[in-house]
Amino acid sequence: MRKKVIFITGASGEVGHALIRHLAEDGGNELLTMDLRPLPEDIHPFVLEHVVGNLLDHILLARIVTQYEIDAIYHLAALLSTSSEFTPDIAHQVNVEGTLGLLRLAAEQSQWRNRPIQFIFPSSIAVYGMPQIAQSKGLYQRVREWEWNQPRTMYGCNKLYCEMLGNYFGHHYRQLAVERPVMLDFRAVRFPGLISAFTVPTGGTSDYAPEMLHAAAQGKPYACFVRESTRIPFMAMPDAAHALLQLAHAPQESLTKSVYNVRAFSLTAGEIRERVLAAFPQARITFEVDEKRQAIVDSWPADLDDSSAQQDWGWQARYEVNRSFEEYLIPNISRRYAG
Ligand code: AKB
Repeated sequence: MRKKVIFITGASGEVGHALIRHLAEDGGNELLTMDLRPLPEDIHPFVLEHVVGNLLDHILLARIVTQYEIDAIYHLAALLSTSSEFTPDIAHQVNVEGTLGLLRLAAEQSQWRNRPIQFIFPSSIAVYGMPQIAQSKGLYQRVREWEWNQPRTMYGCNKLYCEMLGNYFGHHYRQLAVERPVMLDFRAVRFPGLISAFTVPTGGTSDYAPEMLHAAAQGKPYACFVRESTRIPFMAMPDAAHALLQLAHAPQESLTKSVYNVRAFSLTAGEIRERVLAAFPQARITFEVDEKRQAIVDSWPADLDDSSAQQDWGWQARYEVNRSFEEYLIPNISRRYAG
C-alpha cells in the first residue's frame, strides 16, 4: 500500500522551514519533502522522508509516485529574483520546467485517484512591474491582482507564467478530450517580502530587510543596497506559513480566484532601519545603493490590495508591524545570536 503524503518541494528553504512546523502542528499530516539540500536538523523529526534531489529529475519523481500517494503538493522550490538574473536559463528551468513537471504529475494523480490533488503555489510581488517609479508606484499604492502584471525580472516572469499554467491545469487541461479529466485544485498566493527570525534568505531582492535585522543582532555592520525611501510590502514568516495553510483549507466553492495577494505591512527601508536601531542601538546600518537591484525593487508595488483573500477565505495577517517586530522578530533574533 502506498502511503498518503503531503509533498513539499524546496523544503529546506525559508518558507519550508516555517511551513513544515505549521503542518506538523496541524496534526495528522505525513510529510514527504524534497530539496537539493538536506533538511535542517530541527525540522527533520516532523518529516516521514526527505529526498535530496532535483525537481527536474523525472525518474526520481516517478519513483516518488510509485512509493507514495500524494494528497497535496506545496511547491516551494524556486530560484529567487536576484539569483535568477545571474542565471536566467537555469531560473527558467527550475522555476518553469520544474513547476510544469509537477503540475503534470498532479494532473495525472488527480485522474488516477479520481479526485483533485491540491497544488499550493507561493507566487510573489515580483509578478508586478510598475514603470516609472515616481508616477506609477506613487500613484497606485495598493495594487490589485490583475493590475501591472508586467514583470521586469526572469523570476517575476516565471512566477506569473506558472500562475497561468496552474490555472490552465486547474480548469482547462485537455479541454478538447471527449471525456474531461478530473482537474487538479490549483491555489496560489502572491507573497510580499518575507522576514524570518530563524533563517536568512539567499538570492532575493527583498533580502535587505532580513539582512539588516540579522546583521544588527550579530553586531555586524550592514550596507543596505536600496535607498532609504524604498517602500514595498513585507510579512513575518509565521504569517506566510499561515496564509498557505489557510488557503489550502478554504472550501473550493468560496474561492473566486486561483491567485490571491496577501500582505501584512508596508515599510520603507529607512523605517525598517529605525525599528532595527530601536532594538539594537549600536547597529551600524548605512545605505549603499546598488542601482540594478534598486531598479528591481522600484518595479514592485509599494503595497498590495489583499481584499479578495480577506473576503474569500478570511485572510488577515496575525502579525501586523508592531507585533512582527516586538513579539516575533526582535526577541527571537536576539535569542538566536545570544548563543
Ligand atoms: C525575492 O526578493 O526575490 C523574493 C520575492 C519578493 O519573491 N523575496
